[in-house]
Amino acid sequence: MMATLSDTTVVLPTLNEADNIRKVVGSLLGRYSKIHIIVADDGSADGTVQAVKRISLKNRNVRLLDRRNRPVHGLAASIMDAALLVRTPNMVVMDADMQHPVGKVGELAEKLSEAELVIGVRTRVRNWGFWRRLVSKTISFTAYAVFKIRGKPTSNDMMSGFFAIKTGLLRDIVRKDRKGFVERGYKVLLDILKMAGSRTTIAEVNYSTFHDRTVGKSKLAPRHMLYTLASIFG
Ligand SMILES: Nc1nc2c(ncn2[C@@H]2O[C@H](COP(=O)(O)OP(=O)(O)OP(=O)(O)O)[C@@H](O)[C@H]2O)c(=O)[nH]1
Ligand SMILES: [Mg+2]
Repeated sequence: MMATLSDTTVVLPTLNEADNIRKVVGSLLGRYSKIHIIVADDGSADGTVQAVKRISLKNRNVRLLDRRNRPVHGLAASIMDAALLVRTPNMVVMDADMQHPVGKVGELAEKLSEAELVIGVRTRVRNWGFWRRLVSKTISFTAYAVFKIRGKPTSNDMMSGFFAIKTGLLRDIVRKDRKGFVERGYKVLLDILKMAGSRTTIAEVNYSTFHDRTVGKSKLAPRHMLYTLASIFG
């Protein structure tokens, strides 16, 4: 039987994802009938917000976190704020641009019965060019080494943006160590690994379907590299 995931909230951070948001939300609801969704939007001007509002009128499990007027915008900040609104014991963080497989959400969420943090690990990345691959590998290795040396938890995909976590764990970290997050950064998993205690239990789920976004624009900019370094070394 397919999981309904009534105990799970998916957090989708968005910035101008009008071309993707209906698809990803529809796909999640189609597969997991009782799943909860929070779209954490940072001021999209392309109709993303309107699309989410329309869906949430029909389905009360879908909510919009409108961060348009917040002083600090950022992927990590959005996920932190959304975590404080989650009402289910489990949550999953994933991109809204269809790069992360909706079909693996159930497996990630269900593994939270064995571990407090379940990380989606990309075993293969399709159609990334040589340089993006090299930079990504170098940074991942650096993060892994730095965390090992510091006695922090590690993962086979330190840079993953696709993970499930016990809501209480993330909420505790956010409440206690908000300043420890690089709020504008992209690598909230690094911040979590850094602040989660060394006894935190971690599991992983492999997937091989990570591919470049097909629609909508990437928001990745050179400054995000600096934020990532801040998450690794800070
Ligand atoms: N709330 C919020 N969401 C963001 C922000 N920047 C990016 N996002 C969303 O975070 C997710 C990941 O951003 P992407 O631009 O796809 O970054 P990426 O996946 O590393 O880059 P690509 O491979 O080029 O897609 C997407 O759902 C974006 O819409 C932000 O500042 N605030
Ligand atoms: Mg993307």
